[in-house]
Amino acid sequence: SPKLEYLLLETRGRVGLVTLHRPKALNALCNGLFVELNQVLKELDDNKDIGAIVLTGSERAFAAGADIKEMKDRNFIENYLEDFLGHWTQITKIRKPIIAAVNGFALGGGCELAMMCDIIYAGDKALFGQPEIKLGTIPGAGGTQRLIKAVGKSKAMEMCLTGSVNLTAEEAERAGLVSKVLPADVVVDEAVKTAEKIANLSQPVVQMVKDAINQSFEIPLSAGLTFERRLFHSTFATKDQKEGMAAFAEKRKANFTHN
Ligand code: CO8
Repeated sequence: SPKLEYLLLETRGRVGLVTLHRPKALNALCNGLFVELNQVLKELDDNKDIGAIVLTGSERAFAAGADIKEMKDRNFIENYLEDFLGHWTQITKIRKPIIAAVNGFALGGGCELAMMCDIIYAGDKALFGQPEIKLGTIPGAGGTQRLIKAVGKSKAMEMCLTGSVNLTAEEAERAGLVSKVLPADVVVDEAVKTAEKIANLSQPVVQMVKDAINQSFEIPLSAGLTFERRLFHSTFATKDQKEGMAAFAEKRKANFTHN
């Protein structure tokens, strides 16, 4: 890809590691950063040698939100006509699993970005919050929608209505927003380890799992269960299902070929 201004990109084995890198602004998510992020994630999604993605920031900030200075003078008509920040949702179209490795601030759009990922690992100093109301606006990328599913109504209301009740890493884990709390200096490595584990499982089956779980947010239970069962049926069309089950029966490790 062309030179990146706001991101660092490296690959570790079958894992793509994307680091938000706008240190002077605590990784505030300006338009340029998000355009790059969408491009890089799409490239990783299309790259057959990559099976999973880790998204991280710095030790001080995953991301301190949308760029307030960039948006402060915008008006309603512009926002509406241009569908301002509509492109943020492209992340949710990435088909490979994305693990967010969060250290420091995950505020506003930063918290929303983490919630668009599939798994969140938090460093012990991470802080999650939706301070938008203090700026005279509301969360615009899932803070009122995904957060409630992760932490329940009372906490989501308290966070979004006050803008100043943030969740520490431990509180976020207890509430179910994050799956693990780790020492800050190992959170990225642990996320990469988990991503590598996932990346070495059957790629098509991994994508089916992500697809099926995400459907649970969109459709009623009976339709979700049918969707899940059909995907389950279809795994039997893969070589990887044959290999996985044969390996179990033969008491050996499966060698998935992603087809
Ligand atoms: N936007 C722009 N610049 C920022 C942002 C931001 N969100 N956050 C921090 N910065 C900048 C600061 O302005 C400062 O720059 P400078 O050195 O030029 O003054 C630099 O980063 C360092 O920040 P601080 O000096 O403030 O650092 P502190 O350690 O004192 O404070 C905080 C850290 C508490 C994180 C503080 O920076 C802060 O409160 N930031 C704003 C947090 C916030 O309100 N986030 C929500 C933004 S709104 C939003 O995300 C809406 C999302 C809607 C998405 C809709 C999609 C459809």
